Amino acid sequence: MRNIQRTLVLIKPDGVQRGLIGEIVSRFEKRGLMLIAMKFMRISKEFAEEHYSIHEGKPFYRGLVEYITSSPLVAMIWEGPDAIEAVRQTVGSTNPVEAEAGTIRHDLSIITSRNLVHASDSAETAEKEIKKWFADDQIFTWTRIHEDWFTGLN
Ligand code: 3AN
Repeated sequence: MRNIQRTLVLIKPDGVQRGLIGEIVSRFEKRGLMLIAMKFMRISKEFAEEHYSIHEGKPFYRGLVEYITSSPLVAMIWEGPDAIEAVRQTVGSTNPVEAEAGTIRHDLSIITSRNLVHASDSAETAEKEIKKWFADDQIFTWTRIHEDWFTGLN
């Protein structure tokens, strides 16, 4: 049985500033994931602090909040079979110099504090993050023509 999941992905301010929105979106599209929500926004300090609350107190926390609020970002929901793991794999390890070749972080970034993308790290986090970032009426499920060429008929 297929495990269809949804996951939250952010193209962080460095991705926007560096003109990498199209490149990053393209990698998820080509992988066969489906985009079901997308918005361009600048988040408040309070919103960022809540999003990264798990890192509160760590040495990089203040810089992280500053980074994510410094410019607009792109928030998206991607859907597909095992989407949480598939997206994390396409994104690559947190530290770009440890990320595998072919991943977004390896190919397009060099330092952890400017690693371009956020992606939910578990089913529980994905559910929580999607609720925080998107209202139900901002999410659009749709039928892809030729779906069988991406995910098979069964
Ligand atoms: P990931 O984004 O790979 O799930 P997390 O959740 O450990 O990684 O970290 C969230 C974000 O915090 C990272 N994407 C990165 O921007 C920042 N970060 C994590 N560790 C460091 C670090 N040692 N120095 C600077 N920034 C960091």
